Amino acid sequence: IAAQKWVLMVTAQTPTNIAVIKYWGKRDETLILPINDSISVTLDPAHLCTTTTVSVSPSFEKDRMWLNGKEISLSGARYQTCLREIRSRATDVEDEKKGIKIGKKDWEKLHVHIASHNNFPTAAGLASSAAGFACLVFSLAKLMNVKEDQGKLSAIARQGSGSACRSLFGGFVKWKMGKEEDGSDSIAVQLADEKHWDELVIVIAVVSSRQKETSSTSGMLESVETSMLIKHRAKEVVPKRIIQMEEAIKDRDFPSFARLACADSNQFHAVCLDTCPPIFYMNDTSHRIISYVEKWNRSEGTPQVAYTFDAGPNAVLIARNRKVAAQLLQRLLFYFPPQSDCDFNSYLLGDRS
Ligand code: 2P0
Repeated sequence: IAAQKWVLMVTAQTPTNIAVIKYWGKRDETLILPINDSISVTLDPAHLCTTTTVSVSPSFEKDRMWLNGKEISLSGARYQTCLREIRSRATDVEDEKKGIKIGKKDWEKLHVHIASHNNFPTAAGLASSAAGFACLVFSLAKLMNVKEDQGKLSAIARQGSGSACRSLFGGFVKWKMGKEEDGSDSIAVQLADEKHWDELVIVIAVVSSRQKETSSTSGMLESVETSMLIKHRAKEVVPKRIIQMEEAIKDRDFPSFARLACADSNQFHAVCLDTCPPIFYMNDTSHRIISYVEKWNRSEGTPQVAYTFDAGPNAVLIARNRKVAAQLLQRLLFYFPPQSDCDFNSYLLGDRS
C-alpha cells in the first residue's frame, strides 16, 4: 500500500424484494438457513431501494457504518460475518490513475467506512434489511474485487438477513433452502428477469410507517418453537406451492399467480396467529384491503389484483396490468383516503370503507 493518503469508493443501489411465497422460520439461526424455499419479486430500483457507498483508506482507523446519516455499531454478528466473508475473498485492486495498489493481503489491515441510505421507512415491514444487506455485500464485493458469482454473494448476503439473498437478482427470484449443513447450497437463483412479465404493476399501500413491534427474526424463532401449523406449512404446503408458482411465473398465468400469492400471505399470517404468544402484523385497515380485493376479484370472475403482506400492516398489491393498476389506485384513494398526519411521502391510508 502506498503511504500517501487516498480514498477508494464504490457506490451501489439495491432494490428491496417482496416475497410471494414467504420465508418464515429457520433451521439454523447463525447461518440463517430457512425451513422452506421462498420466491420473491424484486422491485424497480427507482423506488424502494438502499444506496450504499463503501470506501477504504489507509487513514481509516476502524470499520464504521452510518445508516440514514446516523452512525450505527458494526459489532453485531451479522455485520461481522458479512465483512469477514467478503474480506476473505478480496483480491488485488489497482487504480493506476490514483496510483493505488492494494494487494490481497492488505485488505486484512485496511478498514472500511460504509454509508447507507434507505429511501423508505426502516423496519416498517418493507423489507429494509433485505435491500440493506444485499447492497452492503454487493458494494463491498466490488470494492474488494471479489470474483465470486452472484449465487455465492447471495449466500453471504443471506447471513446478514435471510431475505437479502433474493435482492441480488432482479425479476423473479427463488431462494433455495438447500440441504448442506454449512449453507453453501442455500442460495438465490433468478427464475425470470425483470423483462419477463413487465405488465405487472406493484402498488404499496403504506398503512403505517411505524416500526413493527415484533422483529421478523424473533417472530419466526417463536413460530418455529411454538406453532404446529408452521411444520405443516414447511413440509406439505410450500413445496407444492413453489412448483405451482414457478409454473405460473413461467406462463405469466396471473390467476394462478394471484391465488398462490394471496393464499401464501394468508397462511404466513395464520402461522403468526398460531404462534404463542400470537403475533399480529396486520391491522384492521390491512384486513379491509384484503376483503376489498377479494370482493373485486370475485366480481370480475378472475383475479385482477393479488395482495401480499409481510411482517407489518402495509399492503403490497400486484395489479395484472397498468389499466387495473390505475383503477386500483383510484379505488384505494376513494375507500382509504390519505390522512393528513402522515410521515411517509405525505401519503398514508385512512379508511372509509
Ligand atoms: C419474506 N419476511 O420472505 C418474509 C415474509 C417477512 C415475511 O424475510 O432473521 O428480515 O434477517 O433472516 O429476512 C423477513 O425476514 O429475517 C422476511 P432474518 P428477514 O420476505
